Amino acid sequence: SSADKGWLRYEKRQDAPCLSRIVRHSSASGEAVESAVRELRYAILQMTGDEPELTTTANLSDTAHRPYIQLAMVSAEDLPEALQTKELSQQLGEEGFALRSLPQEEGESVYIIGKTEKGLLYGTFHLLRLLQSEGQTLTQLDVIENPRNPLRMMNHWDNMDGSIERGYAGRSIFFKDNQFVQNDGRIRDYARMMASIGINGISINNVNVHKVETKLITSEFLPDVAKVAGIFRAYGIKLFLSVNYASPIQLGGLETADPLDERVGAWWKTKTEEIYKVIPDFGGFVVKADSEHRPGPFTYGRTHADGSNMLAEALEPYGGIVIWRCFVYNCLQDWRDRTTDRARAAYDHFKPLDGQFKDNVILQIKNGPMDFQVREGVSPLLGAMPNTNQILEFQITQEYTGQQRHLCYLIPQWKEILDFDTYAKGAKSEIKKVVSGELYPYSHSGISAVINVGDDDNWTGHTLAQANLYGYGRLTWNPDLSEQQITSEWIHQTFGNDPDVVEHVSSMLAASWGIYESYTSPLGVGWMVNPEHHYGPNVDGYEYSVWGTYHFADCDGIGVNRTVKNGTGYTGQYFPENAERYESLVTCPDKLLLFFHHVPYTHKLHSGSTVIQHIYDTHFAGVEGVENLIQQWSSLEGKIDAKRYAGVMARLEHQHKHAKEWRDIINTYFYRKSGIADEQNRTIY
Ligand code: BDP
Repeated sequence: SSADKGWLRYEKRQDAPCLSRIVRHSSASGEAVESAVRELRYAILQMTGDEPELTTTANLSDTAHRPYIQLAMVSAEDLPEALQTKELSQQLGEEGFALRSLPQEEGESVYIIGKTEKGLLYGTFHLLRLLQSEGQTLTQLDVIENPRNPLRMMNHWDNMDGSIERGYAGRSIFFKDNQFVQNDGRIRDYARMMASIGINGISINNVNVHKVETKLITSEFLPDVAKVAGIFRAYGIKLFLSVNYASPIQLGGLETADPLDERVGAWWKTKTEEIYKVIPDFGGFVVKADSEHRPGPFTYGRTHADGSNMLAEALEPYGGIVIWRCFVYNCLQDWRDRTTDRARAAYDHFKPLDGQFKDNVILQIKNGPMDFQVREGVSPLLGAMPNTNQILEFQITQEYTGQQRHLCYLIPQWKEILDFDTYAKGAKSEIKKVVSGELYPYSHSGISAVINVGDDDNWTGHTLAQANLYGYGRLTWNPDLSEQQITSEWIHQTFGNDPDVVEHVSSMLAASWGIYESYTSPLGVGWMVNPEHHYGPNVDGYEYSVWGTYHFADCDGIGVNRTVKNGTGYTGQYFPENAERYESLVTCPDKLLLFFHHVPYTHKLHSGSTVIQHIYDTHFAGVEGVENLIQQWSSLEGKIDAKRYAGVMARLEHQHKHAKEWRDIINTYFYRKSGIADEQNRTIY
């Protein structure tokens, strides 16, 4: 297809003798191996200009002295001795791979070794990544990797009419006019991109399952779903569907969806059998129930455990799983007494149910208790349920972080969250260990994210937003990768090795989250956006509505009192170390001050500034930060192809205009409310 190739460009970079031949060991077969070989051939052709020779070990004997790249299973008995080590077969997990170089008479050969087909696929992509990074040679290669997270998922919020809920990169790549699109090429390219970063599960439809999408699990659409699943399968990806909890009523003609009603359970069992008949490796169901007007077990006086276990039972015989979302709160509840804090909802609902869920249920928990704000506390539910599988949910699509018109690199934010110490089992109980299954013996766990792609040429609207997509996958594979490492990998593959490009794009990405935070809502308080579409400043947009997202600004002060002492009690949901840190004004970090406390505008921050002066300063600085982004990008004119250069520049200019709007509205609002002048006398309207 004509779409942008993202980070799979394989522009001329390195050459090595082994690139002239690909050898498939007789142990290595299957669809995913086919995909690996196809990718390798294509990439080598792109990189070297020459089509590599394709052969098998059986045909190798005469020419074995000439170097090659060989794909082989670790179990193969005739591997070179150096590769037949116990360690290797012990260290390789189901999805892991090893890359080894071995000297031949005429140069070095490279072996891609795996325990499974998927391992070989991931190993292939890793080798290609190395080939494109700077200064990497293929000699003395000795890499062994296993993914840290068992489930590495993407959630689409695509609707069948082609629209995407919170999508900022065009229309759906799967659906159009209530049908599946027929352009398989685009879906295949998408699967390649996902496999290259280790994604192994994708749900293709919106968690808000409307009338048409409810029918995805019927004979009307299952053949199409199976087609997509087939494309995914060749890339080691399992397909999941979001389902409508009320399906037994809407599709099955029952008058109830009560999980404890036998007819309901039976209906789901038959339905599940039907699905597995056409998609034998179907991943399972993603469910949003009893939240934001979605149906669920509450209607029948049942719990989330009753609701999810019933579905889990249907999936169990096939190894399928239920991903039950915890973004659950009563969206019609205004804040009338101090304890109806939306931030508390997930923990209040789910924590008491720990241990009541079946083994193939996983609770999917957003990184923060509110909703993907530029900054908010980490969800206290993460790590708080030792006996219930958990999966973390990030949002790659930038609903609240500039909607892919503003540059906002989220890797630093995600790293902060993954490195957050819950103290669930004492120090070093970081979120990354909870979701990887290291902290508690979960049978399923991992990381999931709302994806940011659409049918725009460049997949993500903003070309630089591809870095979030790429980085999410890499972090999910290995949460200990540094931000610098991820950034550098992405830039080298996407834009090449020019040192100016590497330097400026890295520094732009690194600064962008902080810049966005500076000119939008201050000190962790969040929101202040226009209702519904959530784009652009509107300080009181949600302030007097029922959605529970307030800042409580008046003429004296601002912030949400979530303390145990005299607030909503939310801080008490954390383990004591964090609870105490957030509870006290002395130890609460500045960045989250207004998320946890209501303070006067004259309150002194740890930084030495007052709250009001901080608001003014950061908002001026944020706009200057955008000016700096523009300056850096313009210095790269001519070093980046004209199309991508111009596309990004147009977005940065829009961001600049918009950052000024944010700055002026926020500063004016707080100047009027507080009556306190800017120490530096800058223009505030
Ligand atoms: C919010 C979105 C809404 C989603 C909801 C969810 O505004 O569109 O449906 O989250 O995660 O961020 O279910």
